Amino acid sequence: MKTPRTELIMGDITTLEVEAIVNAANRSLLGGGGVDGAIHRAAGPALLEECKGLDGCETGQSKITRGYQLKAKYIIHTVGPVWHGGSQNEDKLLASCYRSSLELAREKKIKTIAFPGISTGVYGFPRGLAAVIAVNEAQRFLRDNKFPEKVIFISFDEDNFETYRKLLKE
Ligand code: AR6
Repeated sequence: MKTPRTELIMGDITTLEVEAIVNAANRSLLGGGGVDGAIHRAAGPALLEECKGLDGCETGQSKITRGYQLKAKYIIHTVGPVWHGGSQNEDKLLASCYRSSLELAREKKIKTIAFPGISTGVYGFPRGLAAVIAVNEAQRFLRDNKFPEKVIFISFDEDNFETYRKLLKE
């Protein structure tokens, strides 16, 4: 069933006009490549300064900062698991990334939050499975909570978009 509180779009997360975007970070929280690099570049150097004070973040957990030069007011940095074949709790850790990010959004009464495919780039998590986990966690959280009001999934390429589209239609 399609819920009105989820949305799927294609594009670059750093350009979105939403209250919070989620960053696929690493445990240092001090920047990197992929979406993390793009977010740090777009937000500007003050983001790194705030991140230095956060003392890193465990895999599966999330921390929040301001958005600085982004249109988004907040950035929620979550640390996805590296895919090791599936036997090291990767699925539970990925689910925990989505949940802990949504919990921070609820705490701040954030209305709209956008997620990239956490762990689906250099961390190598299979995209189909990652999308199922992302959609399940978001839909469960939305059912039980008033905030966030809306969850946006953003895809960087057409294949991934199609995977999400099918899941959100079910
Ligand atoms: N907007 C939306 N999605 C994007 C963008 C963008 N601008 N850029 C990439 N993606 P990745 P990970 C998608 O590798 O696998 C960093 O170095 C991309 O297509 O950014 O969680 C961190 O510092 C993919 O589907 O993150 C960590 O060390 C998804 O974002 C490590 O990479 C995530 O790809 C984290 O690896």
